[in-house]
Amino acid sequence: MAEEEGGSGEEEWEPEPEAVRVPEMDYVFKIVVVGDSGVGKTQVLGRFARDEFYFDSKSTIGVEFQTRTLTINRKSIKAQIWDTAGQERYRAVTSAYYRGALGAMLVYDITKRQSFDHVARWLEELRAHADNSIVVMLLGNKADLATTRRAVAREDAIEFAEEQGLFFSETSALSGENVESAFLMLLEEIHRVVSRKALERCGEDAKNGASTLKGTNLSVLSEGSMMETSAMKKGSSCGTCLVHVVLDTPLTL
Ligand SMILES: Nc1nc2c(ncn2[C@@H]2O[C@H](COP(=O)(O)OP(=O)(O)OP(=O)(O)O)[C@@H](O)[C@H]2O)c(=O)[nH]1
Ligand SMILES: [Mg+2]
Repeated sequence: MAEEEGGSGEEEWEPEPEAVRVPEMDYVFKIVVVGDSGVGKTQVLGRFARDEFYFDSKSTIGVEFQTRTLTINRKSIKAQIWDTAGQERYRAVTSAYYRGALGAMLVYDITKRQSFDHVARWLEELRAHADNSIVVMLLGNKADLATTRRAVAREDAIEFAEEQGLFFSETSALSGENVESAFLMLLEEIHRVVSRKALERCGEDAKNGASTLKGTNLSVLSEGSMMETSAMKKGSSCGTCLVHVVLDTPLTL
């Protein structure tokens, strides 16, 4: 089911335009991974995208992305996940990294208190550069070391996540524990958000007398970040779009 690919973002910053032209794809969701150096961002991503883990992983330099395609709520969704260096000196221009992102994994290491103390700073950066409807999940990684080396109480992280309106999970890239479920939860929430936005937009178009969306991209949050190809293919009218979205997600209107 999973389609995997990767790339170096050093010369290519934007979500690859090719991705949105794949005919069977319903959505492309860009997700960014942030957090201190060494917390396991690259390994968490490697576990999700390719089911791989490396003990001797090197610090990321610049920006890279990997993708995985999966089906959520009967929609084919390509998760395009961007990984950058936690080390300041290797970090790339931040606004370009965050542009078009619909979701973020904010990772800390449960064995390193400092990495949790820095989470607030990472969140500020996200809020400064990303779209304000970005869905953020806090990940306490290295949960396999919880019994011997835990330095951040689960309750502290839950409290912070609740205060800040974040999703939360403890993961282990090493064992794979919760990695899949965390990404699925994030992707499902993104799908809910974009479906709701599409619905609102349809409503606005209907109010403004627009009769059709034929030939237009339903780029809901920002250009390149989401594309409803099925709606394009069918040349759907707003009415169709409404039906499509309502059937697709349990929204309260
Ligand atoms: N025990 C354990 N080690 C992990 C886990 N995830 C990552 N590591 C190890 O932690 C180290 C750092 O992992 P990376 O994924 O490279 O960390 P990063 O956050 O990408 O670091 P930067 O690229 O420098 O920002 C590596 O030695 C990994 O093998 C985990 O879940 N459990
Ligand atoms: Mg890395």
